[in-house]
Order: sequence, then C-alpha cells, then structure tokens
Amino acid sequence: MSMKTHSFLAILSLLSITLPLAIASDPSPLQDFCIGVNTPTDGVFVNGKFCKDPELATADDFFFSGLDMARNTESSPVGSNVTAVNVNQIPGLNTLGISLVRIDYGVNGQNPPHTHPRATEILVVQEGTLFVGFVSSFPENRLFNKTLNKGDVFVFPEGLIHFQSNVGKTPAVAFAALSSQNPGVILIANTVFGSKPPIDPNVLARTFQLDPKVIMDLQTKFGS
Ligand SMILES: *[C@@H]1O[C@H](CO)[C@@H](O)[C@H](O)[C@H]1NC(C)=O
Ligand SMILES: CC(=O)N[C@H]1CO[C@H](CO)[C@@H](O)[C@@H]1O
Repeated sequence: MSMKTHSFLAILSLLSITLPLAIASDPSPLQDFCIGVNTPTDGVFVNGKFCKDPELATADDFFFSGLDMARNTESSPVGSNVTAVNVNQIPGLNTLGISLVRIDYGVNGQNPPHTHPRATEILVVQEGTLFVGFVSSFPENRLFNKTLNKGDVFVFPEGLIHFQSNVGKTPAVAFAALSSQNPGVILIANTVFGSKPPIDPNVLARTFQLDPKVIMDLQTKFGS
C-alpha cells in the first residue's frame, strides 16, 4: 500500500470513530424539523429517530395536551409524579434539543437525587414551596441549594446530581424545560441499589462504608 492509501485509511478510521460520537448529542437540526417516526418506512435516519416525510407533517406532530391536570402522588414511594413531554410524546421534538416535564409533589414528597446525562434543566415553581439543590462534581462536591416559592426559577446544570423536596404544607407543582429531546434520567438510589442483577453487596458495603446486611436491605427495597 502507498503512503497515500495509508493516510486515507487512517482518516477513514478516525472519522468512523469520531462521527458517531458527534452525532450522539443533540446537534444543530440542519432543517426546519424532522418529526420522529418509529419505523424507517418512508423515513430518513438523522439522529435518534427516523424522520417523517415533511410533506406529511401536521400541527399534531408538535402538540401535547393535559399538562394542566394534577397527577396522583399517593402510589409513589417518594410522593411525586413526573409527567414527561419529550420526543416520545411529541415526535416533532426530534433533533430540536429541548423537552418539558410537569412534576407533582405530595406533602413531604420529593423528586429524589438524580441526573440527566444529556440535559441542563430550568425549573419554575407553579404552586407550593420546594427545597432544591444540586451538587458539583468531585472533588469539590459543593451543594448549591435554595428554597423556591411560586414563580421562582432554578437551573440544574447538565449531568449534575440534583433533587427537589416539597417542604410546604400543601402539594406543589413545578414545570421544567430540559435541553435535550431525550434527556435521560438516572435515579441514584434506584440505579445503585436496584440494578438487575444486583451489584455484589460486598462491593457496595465498601463503597458506602456500611454493613453488607444494610446494603441487602436496600437492594430488597429497590427491587434489585
Ligand atoms: C402519575 O399519575 C397518573 C395520573 O394521575 C397515574 O396514572 C400514574 O400511575 C402516576 N404514576 C406514579 C408513578 O405514581
Ligand atoms: C439545608 C441546607 O443545606 N441549607 C444550606 C443551603 O445553602 C447555604 C449556603 O448557600 C447553606 O448555608 C445552608 O446550610
């Protein structure tokens, strides 16, 4: 093989490594819209979902209804209920890098510590009082916390662990926008103690400096 062929192959393999990484985030949309469809029939693959033929787009591809309704918080062990409005509910959000949630909190309810691997979140309180916070990454692990009332807005930077807890005497409601069509959620306790199959309790006992029995109890609670 000539030098030219060699460097051409090197560039090709570099591209094949870097290109999928570049496409794996919410990119500039490159077109007005790209309504997600679940099958490739009549579609073109861009990112995340196949696109519907733009000629067939309708207003309903960009529409969702019912976020005015309070959600039930009784059946949740943490006393909250998150209603997601992302690309799975609004296919027209495909490639647009944005989505929404409504969060209902019962009295003493919380949205427990979690992260969104692909999104920054901006939250506005519609009703009630929330104690909220996020923690910066290691080694500082600094807590940024705030008590929010109706009309207050707070930002949770991308990827950082954050929470909201209803500290008022009434149910609370918040809405939040997230900078991804599909932000993803990692609930810390469920992920660590509820994995299937379970992480070896001896590993987590060392991690959390606890007796393995306590870990096994937690794993039972989180259904690992
Ligand atoms: C959230 O609320 C809806 C409607 O009130 C209910 O059907 C659903 O089971 C609730 N989800 C959780 C996790 O409590
Ligand atoms: C309850 C709690 O952790 N409150 C903290 C919120 O953040 C301030 C600093 O901005 C701390 O002084 C509080 O202790």
